[in-house]
Amino acid sequence: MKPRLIVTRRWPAAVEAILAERFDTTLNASDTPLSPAAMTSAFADFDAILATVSDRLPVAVFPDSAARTRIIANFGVGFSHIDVAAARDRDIVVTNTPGVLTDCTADLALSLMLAVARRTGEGERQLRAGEWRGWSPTHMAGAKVSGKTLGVVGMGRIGKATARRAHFGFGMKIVFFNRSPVDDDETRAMGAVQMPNLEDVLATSDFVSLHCPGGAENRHLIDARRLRLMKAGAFLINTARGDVVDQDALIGALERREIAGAGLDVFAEEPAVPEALKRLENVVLLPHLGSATEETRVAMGMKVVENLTAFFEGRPVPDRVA
Ligand code: 8YV
Repeated sequence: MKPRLIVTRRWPAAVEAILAERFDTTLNASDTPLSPAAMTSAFADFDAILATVSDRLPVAVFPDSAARTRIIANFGVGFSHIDVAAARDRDIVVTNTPGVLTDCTADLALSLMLAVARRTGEGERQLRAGEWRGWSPTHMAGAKVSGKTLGVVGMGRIGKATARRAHFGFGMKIVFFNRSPVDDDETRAMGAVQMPNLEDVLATSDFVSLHCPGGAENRHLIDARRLRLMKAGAFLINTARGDVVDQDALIGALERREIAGAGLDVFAEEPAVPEALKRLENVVLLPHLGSATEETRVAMGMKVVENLTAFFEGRPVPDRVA
């Protein structure tokens, strides 16, 4: 008997095909997340739940005691939407998909930096609206990116890949904050400086790019007080998780021009994006596109397949987080 899986959202066709070959797969074809009640019943009916960032798995949706589900395989590296402790208490394994989305997420962080500093979204809106009145020396002059200082918060795989692009591609100086020491050849080759506290990184940087996990430990790491430490000409880039930033405080800082702008791919309550943010010209807003390339989404799906296959064949699971 093949293990029974529920796939909570549509996945790339190539991945769905392999899943259907190897497993007894039920697809939530509605393309809206399962309700909390449906998620709870999934624990009784399926051996594995294949989740995405848009599924909420707080302790409240877990069954009281061990149910049929033995593994939650997450399609994504970040897993703060899953209560890992609740899974662990019920002997449920949790896996993620690290590595394969590093490049694309770092590419997107750079693209947000360039877009917000060089005002490309604003420029395109103006042109499409037929409001471009012609070239002028001062028209939409933005901020130079090359040679500036990038502050990376969270020097893990994606933070480092972002720093590498910024340093080797744009000649940027790199400073960073990371809870544990980071000292490897690549970081040294970039001349990246680890600062003892986040406040110093915020005060020093022209661009601050967030690459730390979401969830309780980093909730509102960037709050009103820390936003005030940033330079008035600085930009905040977030491709990590919306809850790392106090979104209301950020809106206030942007409205008052206490910082120059923000490039955001993630929000506090996705897919809701506050009207106050949409009204601002000095922000670039994207609908959580960090890993959204055909190649990467297939690679993420294949990682999920690898994790599930290893688990159900009784082999060590490569990307186990709980
Ligand atoms: C995905 C992400 O789009 O990997 C992550 O943590 O945020 C993105 O790459 C998302 O997780 C899909 O579930």
